[in-house]
Amino acid sequence: MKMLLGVQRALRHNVSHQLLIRKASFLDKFCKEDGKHKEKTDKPDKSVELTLENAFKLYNLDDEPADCVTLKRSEAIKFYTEMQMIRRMENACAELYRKKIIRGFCHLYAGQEACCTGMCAAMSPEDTAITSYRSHGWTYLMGVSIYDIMAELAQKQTGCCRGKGGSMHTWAKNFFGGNGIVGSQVPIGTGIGLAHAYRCNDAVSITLYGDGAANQGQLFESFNLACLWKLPVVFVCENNKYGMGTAATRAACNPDYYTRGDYIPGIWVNGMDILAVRSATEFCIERAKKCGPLVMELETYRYYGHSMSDPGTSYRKREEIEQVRKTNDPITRFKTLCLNHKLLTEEEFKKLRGTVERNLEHKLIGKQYVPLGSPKPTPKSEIKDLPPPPPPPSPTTEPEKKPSTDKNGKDPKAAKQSASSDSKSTTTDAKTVSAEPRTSGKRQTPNGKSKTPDPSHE
Ligand SMILES: Cc1ncc(C[n+]2csc(CCOP(=O)(O)OP(=O)(O)O)c2C)c(N)n1
Ligand SMILES: [Mg+2]
Repeated sequence: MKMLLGVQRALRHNVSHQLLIRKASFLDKFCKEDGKHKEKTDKPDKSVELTLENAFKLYNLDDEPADCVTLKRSEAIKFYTEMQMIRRMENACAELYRKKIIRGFCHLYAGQEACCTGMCAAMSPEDTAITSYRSHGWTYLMGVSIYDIMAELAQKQTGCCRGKGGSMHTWAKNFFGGNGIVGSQVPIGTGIGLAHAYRCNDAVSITLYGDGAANQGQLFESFNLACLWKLPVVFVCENNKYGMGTAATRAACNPDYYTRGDYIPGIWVNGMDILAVRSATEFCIERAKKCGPLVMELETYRYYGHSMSDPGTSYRKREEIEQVRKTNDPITRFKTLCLNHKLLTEEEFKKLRGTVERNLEHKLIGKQYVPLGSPKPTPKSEIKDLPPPPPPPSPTTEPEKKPSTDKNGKDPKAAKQSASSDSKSTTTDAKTVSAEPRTSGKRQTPNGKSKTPDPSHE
């Protein structure tokens, strides 16, 4: 059922996307500023060859991703900026949550930036993604400006879902959310994979879930159908080591999530290494298109608690978090790699970081960013934005079929003639019916004048 819902959502996507995503023109300035970074220097796009170490473990795979990869200077700038932008956005969310500007549920992604940034770098524009409630980073990379995300989180009409979704339900083109119920996005992502296969659009459904969700039954039902029908789905388990306050090893008999697809091949990836994630995702996408689903486990870590209401230190030690920050932070390790290979200088990194901070943090905390005065959605504003009513069913023009022989034993020819005269009258009746105005979205009023229906009554 959920899978069908996924197909339905995918097919309707263009319409709902347009309805959901609205950008106020006065925000354009900010959207451009926090948009993808473009280098303004004349420096040639230098590139380096790198060998990835301890990046992958395979399960039932003959082939494997490239561990020798190329990194261009322009890519390094892009990846660093994107990861910094997500980190800063999440820190700002925490700040705004404490100030009670953001309310409700709020799950932050700090520490996991290499996962979405690496995956997005490998995806084509036609590929789709769906994830859990920990969705801000994905929403940003799938094309929503930080401004529109923050407005959504602060329940403003200018938000990417007009303030109706909040932190857990953000949408973008080819991004099917932000889903609040643990694991619920997995059957839907499988359905989206079915939609890709049905449309033959050469796209893949990136379907993400957490280590906690990995123990749910609906995952295995999805695996079964995806494998049976060879759907182009990459199941991605973001193993951030905890499901709320429960360590992954306490919740799973087999915490090697990349092997949990059983008959589906899998791959473990160092989720703190953006280049490993990019390389593995490129491999998985190509393979999923040819051979069907894979399970990709990204081993990563979350710095904040499960959500803003969890301090995140009652079930793990502060030292553990500090240790990861110091030795395995995805942004720091990427920066070190670029410095070691002389792709960028310390000075250039400082500048990039400064740009991100100026464009983002300063405005967010300085209250300019979240439009505090912009209105919350009201029943009236929502009624105005409802989708148009479906067109009425088309009138029946087909004549009713008559049996070839009459039950009273009359001459079949006469029966045929009678049928034809009946059919004429039926056609005439049909014409009479169709002569009434039945244009899409119009209704007949008692005085015969057509009227556009009030969507509030639909
Ligand atoms: C069906 C359902 N069961 C339980 C919950 C409560 N819950 C919310 S998040 C969560 C843990 C999920 O952990 P994981 O899948 O590892 O994702 P993470 O939060 O680490 O990203 C639980 C049990 C829920 N929202 N929905
Ligand atoms: Mg988890």
